[in-house]
Amino acid sequence: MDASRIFADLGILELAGAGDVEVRSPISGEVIGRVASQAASDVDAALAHSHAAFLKWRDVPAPRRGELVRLLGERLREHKRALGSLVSLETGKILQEGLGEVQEMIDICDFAVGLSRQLYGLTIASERPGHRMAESWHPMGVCAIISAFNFPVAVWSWNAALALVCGDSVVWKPSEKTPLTALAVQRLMVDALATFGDAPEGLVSLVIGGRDVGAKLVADPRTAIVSATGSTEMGRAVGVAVAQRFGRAILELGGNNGGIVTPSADRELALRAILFSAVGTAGQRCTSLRRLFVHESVYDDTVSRLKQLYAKVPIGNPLDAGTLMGPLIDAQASERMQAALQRAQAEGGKVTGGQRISVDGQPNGYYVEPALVEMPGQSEIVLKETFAPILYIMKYRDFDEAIAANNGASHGLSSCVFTTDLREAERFVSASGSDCGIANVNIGPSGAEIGGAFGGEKETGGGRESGSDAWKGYMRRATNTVNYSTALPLAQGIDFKLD
Ligand code: UN1
Repeated sequence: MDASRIFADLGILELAGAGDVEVRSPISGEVIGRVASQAASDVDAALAHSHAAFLKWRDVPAPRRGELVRLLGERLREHKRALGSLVSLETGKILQEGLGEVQEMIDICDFAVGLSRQLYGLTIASERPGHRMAESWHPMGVCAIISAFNFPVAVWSWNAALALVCGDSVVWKPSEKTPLTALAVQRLMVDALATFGDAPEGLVSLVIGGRDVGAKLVADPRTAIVSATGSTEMGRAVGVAVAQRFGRAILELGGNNGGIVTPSADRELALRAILFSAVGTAGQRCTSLRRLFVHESVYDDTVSRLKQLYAKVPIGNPLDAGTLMGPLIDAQASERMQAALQRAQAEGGKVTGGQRISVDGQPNGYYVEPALVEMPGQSEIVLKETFAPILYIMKYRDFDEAIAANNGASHGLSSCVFTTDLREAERFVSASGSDCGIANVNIGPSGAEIGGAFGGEKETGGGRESGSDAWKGYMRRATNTVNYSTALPLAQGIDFKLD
């Protein structure tokens, strides 16, 4: 696929040619573009503009704000193929998933447009006569979005589409590994802004750079909301920095997602779901399936069938139709995978697959076989998130033990159970079931729809993005009590008057 044709389609041909940051495609390791990074002083200017834009944008009626997001959605529909291909080229995910990522952006735009007419508050019964109590939701300020390489544009859209209809301005720092897709989306956004007509200047901006740029965004008190996606280590630093100044942080960090295969499971369905969740995106989703607990009565059969399926996974150029698994993002990801497999072996694991393989003779493309690792239990390496296609498989005897094992990880993003037993299914999603932000029955842990709130507990960070009422995270709440009587009764019946 010709990168410059995609750049031309997306209107970034002239932006992707010069600068200090080299962008390599994981498909071949070749440089596909160069972009310019920004200094901390540029971030300062972006924040100043963004804050000034917020002060105007907050007074634009929300349904009108929704119109901007509608225009963005239109452009995404129009350029879905080109943008999806660029996602593939820049991240190495297969084209189907690249297109799926853009579809996710379109879907959240549609959701946010509807939401722009539904930013409801409650009215609350006042205990005082002649008083009305209500909740209003107001725009918050600048929303900084820090996104990761693996969903280089969808994660921005879950945040930006909501933030914009909620009346916030947006500053985006994409991963340094994937700035081209960010430039392309920003270009589509600039076009939407031009058609919209009277949006304040600086409403939606992009800053490209490394840790210093991120640190400046996070520490600056003009950033009202920091929505950060990435590792738990990154989230810990961001969370503390934002808390220190009492800002708001929406953290979407790692996952070490579990799945349970029970004796009554529809095995065909479970195997397909496991394959997609563990192997899809080369195991580089925060929702990827990493730990599988299989009942001892179906263990041998499940494992041998998984081995057969794993051996058949077409690994190769992610742009070729038929490929189901592309490369890892870079050499470091491949080294981490190999180190984890060695560690797993040292901890008693039996590894099948996991070898680095050559595709099209590309020495700088990091293609690997997906790995299945039969483990005696949840050892240290099993409880560590490795961002790679490694699935640890363990045996369980009773269902409570399997739930406890699922909840034994320090992360709490996603989880699933495969069962046709109603009691097990309900138990898994109950208060004493999975402790994750996402708990599924008879589907894998990955591939969530945008309509639900996305995020998880514990070391996943607790943030929620995307659907349901996640929009509340992008607004401030005011409780308003209006006295329309001529008396002044005090709450709690307090008597406070001069004689
Ligand atoms: C991520 O990996 O950071 O649920 C997000 C899913 C996708 C999003 C994953 N909709 O797998």
